[in-house]
Amino acid sequence: GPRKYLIGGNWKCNGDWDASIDRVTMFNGCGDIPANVEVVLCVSDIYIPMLLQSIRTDIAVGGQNCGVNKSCGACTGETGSHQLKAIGCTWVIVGHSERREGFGMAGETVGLCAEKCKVALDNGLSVMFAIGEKKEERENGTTMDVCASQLAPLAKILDAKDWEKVAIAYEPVWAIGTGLTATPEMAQETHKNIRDWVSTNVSPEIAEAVRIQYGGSMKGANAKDLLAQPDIDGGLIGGASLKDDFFNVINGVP
Ligand code: 3PY
Repeated sequence: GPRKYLIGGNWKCNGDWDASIDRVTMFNGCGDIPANVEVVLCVSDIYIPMLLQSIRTDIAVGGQNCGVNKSCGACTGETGSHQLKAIGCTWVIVGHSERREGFGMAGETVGLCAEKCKVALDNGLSVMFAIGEKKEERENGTTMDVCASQLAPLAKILDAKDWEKVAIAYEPVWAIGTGLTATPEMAQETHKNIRDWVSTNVSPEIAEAVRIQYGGSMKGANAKDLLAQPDIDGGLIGGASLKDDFFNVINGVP
């Protein structure tokens, strides 16, 4: 495609220190990364320094979340995007559906996700901004309304320059951690609709340039067909990023 592929790994909260070291060793021993692919691993904050010191230099390291304040001292339990940036991270995921849901606590609103994204960009990070519909919303035919409602507050506060450092991660919630994957045709249709939305509501130039990743049970076995679609510019990978199957995804790019 016209855009450089972006493959993100999202380890979530899986595994301990030793398992994380083992994964780094494993990935360091995997083969070359194709020149048309950018790779980033997003791990728990506690493992970030270890990865930054020991993972191969062609894999960037990012956070899975960050605080909403530009530079906050009095924010117990948060990691600020300024802190991620200062330690050497280049990326952060914002708005993953698990955070929007809130694990039984108040989840992150569309406005909060947009604000976090803006602050992280202002602090010098690139952002994988996750959006996507739930099962009943797809069944209701409101997939694009949901995606638009998640993108609209972002479009409102970002300027053209900001968009250069944003990737949109389209992750249908019903495909996350369920083993269900959107078919390549279903994913392509929504990716195209998202790109059209950006064209209309931001600009045609930004729509052409912005990378839209697919997420939701993407793995080696299905990556090739998904990545062959014209509007799928990469992936955000959960479970498969814990294993060497991550490299099957990376090598699945056209
Ligand atoms: C998944 O693949 O399940 C994800 O949530 C990736 O972020």
